[in-house]
Amino acid sequence: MTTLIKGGTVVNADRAFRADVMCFGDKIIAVGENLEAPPHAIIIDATGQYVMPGGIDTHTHMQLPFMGTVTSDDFFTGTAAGLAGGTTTIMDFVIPAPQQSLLEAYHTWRGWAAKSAGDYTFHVAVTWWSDQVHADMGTLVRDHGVNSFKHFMAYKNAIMADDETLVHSFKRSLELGAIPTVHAENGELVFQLQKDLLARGITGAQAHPMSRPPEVEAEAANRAIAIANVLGTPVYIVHVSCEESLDAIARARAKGQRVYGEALAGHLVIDDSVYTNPDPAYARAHVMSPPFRSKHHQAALWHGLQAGNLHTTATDHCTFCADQKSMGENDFTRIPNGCGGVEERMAVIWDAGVNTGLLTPSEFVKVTSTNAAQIFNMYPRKGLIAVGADADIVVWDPAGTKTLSAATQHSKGGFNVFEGRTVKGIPSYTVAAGKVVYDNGDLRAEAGAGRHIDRPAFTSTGHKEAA
Ligand code: URQ
Ligand code: ZN
Ligand code: ZN
Repeated sequence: MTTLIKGGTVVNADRAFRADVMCFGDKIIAVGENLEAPPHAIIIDATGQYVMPGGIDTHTHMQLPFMGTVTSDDFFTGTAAGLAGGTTTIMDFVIPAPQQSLLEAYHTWRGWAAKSAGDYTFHVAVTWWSDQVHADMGTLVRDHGVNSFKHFMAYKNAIMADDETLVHSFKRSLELGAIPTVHAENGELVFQLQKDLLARGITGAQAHPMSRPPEVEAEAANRAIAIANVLGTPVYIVHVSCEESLDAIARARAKGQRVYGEALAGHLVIDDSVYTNPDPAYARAHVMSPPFRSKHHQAALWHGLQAGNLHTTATDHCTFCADQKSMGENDFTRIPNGCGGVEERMAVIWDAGVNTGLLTPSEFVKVTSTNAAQIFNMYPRKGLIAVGADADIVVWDPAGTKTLSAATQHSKGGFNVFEGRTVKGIPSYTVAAGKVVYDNGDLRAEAGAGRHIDRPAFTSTGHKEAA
């Protein structure tokens, strides 16, 4: 099948230029002016619109068993929601239970993800350490296209990786040419602060941010950066939410250390007033970790994106419906952590970033797609509009508007942290693997159409050497 996107302005991370884009099968086959469509081609009129690489969300949790329940979106509904928002690839997480084989967990998640409507790939969490974990990491890199290993420095008595595990795993990642990533919060401090708050009878969702102040995140960010520095590994810090963590990244990068940071769309535009909302269910709906922060942290995160100290944007899409969140109505530590956003990410960042002049359209492409592709070694297959790249494309209508709401979202979470926000700049079409999967409100997601994306290990030359 041939699809021709005519009349638009192509926006890549390096430049924007007038060009038509021709796709055949799942690849882009031509980029240039006045391309002629062959018979029976699908024609998309992109006049006055931008033609950008499909979004890559570096951080989602579809169908995640967590805190005694399972997230509301599975791999079909979650990836379908992403396609409706212009995101054509998600990076999800295999999270083995402590003592569980990493390989066994990986195959379980691969089974769950087979129903995906869009492309997907996995970071694999290292939640414990043994010779078998050491071996499994090698198998995952060599045989399964894994080049990133996640470490939760929070969630004590669950999936928290202690320093011994961090050191072993970072060292192993370096041997394998994989990048370690971290959820940076000091789990011991969180655990103690949670106990203190409960002992004082503070049990509602307003206690959640009190148990995870910015300093708790910054300590872990500094520690992960220091461990990476001593061992000589790069490190990627997920959901950087506060100025203090950002400063740790900026300091390290200023000294030449290879540290990357990820910002969440939610942390960029939502502040901590949500936790003191008079409706306890509303406050619970916003419980995620790290928590939403006070406004000055948002300004810092935007400056981090502008300065190149934050590189990707994501959502940490991890949705739980009201009943699930109410598991913690009498004890905030039992509220399943997580919020949605996979459908809204790109429009929220365009509206808050490009429309305000904080980001150019090319910088928007960098932080919503290209940087992720390059950091995790999917580039140039993903993350740009060019001949030979995957035909993952979002046609972006800068004049289009939409009011974001749970009433119209495709996610199954039943709540929208961006509820009521009217954005200007929205997808009009999404093309995934060469198929038009979203057309002006008409979502044509197909279960199983998504593909697993192998990500080669990095070698000393920075990319996989020729075989
Ligand atoms: O910590 C994470 O990234 C997962 C478990 C989602 N939950 C959250 O609150 N961020
Ligand atoms: Zn996390
Ligand atoms: Zn997460």
